[in-house]
Amino acid sequence: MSLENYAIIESTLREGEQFIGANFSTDDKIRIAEALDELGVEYVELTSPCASPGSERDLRAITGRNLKARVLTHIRCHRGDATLALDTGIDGLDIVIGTSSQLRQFSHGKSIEEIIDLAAEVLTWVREQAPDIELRFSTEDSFRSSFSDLLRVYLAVDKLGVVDRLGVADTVGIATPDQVAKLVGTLRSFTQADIEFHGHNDSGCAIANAFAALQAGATHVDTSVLGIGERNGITPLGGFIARMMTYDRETVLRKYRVDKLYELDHMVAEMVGVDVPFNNYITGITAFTHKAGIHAKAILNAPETYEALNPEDFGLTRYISIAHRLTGWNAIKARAEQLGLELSDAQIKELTRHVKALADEKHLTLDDVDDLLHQWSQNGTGNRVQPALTSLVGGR
Ligand code: HCA
Ligand code: CU
Repeated sequence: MSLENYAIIESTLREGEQFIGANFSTDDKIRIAEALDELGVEYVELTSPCASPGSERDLRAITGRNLKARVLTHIRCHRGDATLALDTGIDGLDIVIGTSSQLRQFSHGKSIEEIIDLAAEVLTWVREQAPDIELRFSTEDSFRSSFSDLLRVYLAVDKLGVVDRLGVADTVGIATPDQVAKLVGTLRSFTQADIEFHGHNDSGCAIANAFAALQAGATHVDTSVLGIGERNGITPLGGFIARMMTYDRETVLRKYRVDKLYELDHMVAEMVGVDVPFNNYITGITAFTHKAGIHAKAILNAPETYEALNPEDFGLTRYISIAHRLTGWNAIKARAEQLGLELSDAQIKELTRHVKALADEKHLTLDDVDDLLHQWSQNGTGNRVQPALTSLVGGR
């Protein structure tokens, strides 16, 4: 069920603001929130209004924009924080407290009993103040907390009957999909509230862990654009969408405007001063490129042979690289057709051998191959197709 009804809590404006390069202006935040809203995420999460006067001003600016997405803010388990947050017009509050021995010792210094008492007091009070908001309670560093401590905290909080969601957080990015499934599955069996997963990517499992959480009964997944956040960040929005598309394309297409992803990734990359990585999910420059002759032939016949995702779903195109020693005659022939050149199969095969031999000797560009095709063609025309990815393939 969750695998159709999950919701994305998009935290570029909270976790993402904790990325080293992020220093969003009010205008940046509004542009990001509106782009996420257009894409169709169910929630946007913003930095606590207690962080700075600007954070409060920006949160108010975004709650005032009437987005379709619900606006959340993220605060400590603290009445004062909640009082200010509730005054900003948010739709929901995400409340967090650390439960690992590290956080209990070096951060807030509270015992598990004290955590349970504080959570009960603050959560019950918030619910009295704001009966209609969505209220979430999460334990920070859940996967380095003792399992029995965690269960005591979650069961006590769930029993209060005042929270809509329980969150689990892989704060330092060490959980495996098995561990996530075990914790989420246990919560699913013993508690009533919805379940949210927040996973960092320090050891490369953030997307797999988010998926494992959903399979085990979670209902909400935290993401950020390009995965930006503390250190190397959290589950990336695009990577999560790629994961869900390969699992159930129709549901994703029904829920989200995935053709908005390319622009969103590039806009946020520019704002935070990074490039979109070449191998980024869906929007990286090589996400839909094909090189080897054997792949190219199959792709030309039926793209799904070597593509789990269809670039057209994202408003993108595939690119078949032909100017190299691994090229094949089917790809060269397709290029000749694109250029409107008439060459026999025998000529194309001969030219392909020539291209391979040349590529063994020197770096070739698409323009080099195009020039050869024109030379070999009886009817060379000026009907040139603009080569895509020119910079990457070294075109002129
Ligand atoms: C942090 C907190 C957090 C909180 C996650 C949550 C984490 O910035 O360290 O509230 O679910 O990773 O634990 O982002
Ligand atoms: Cu985090």
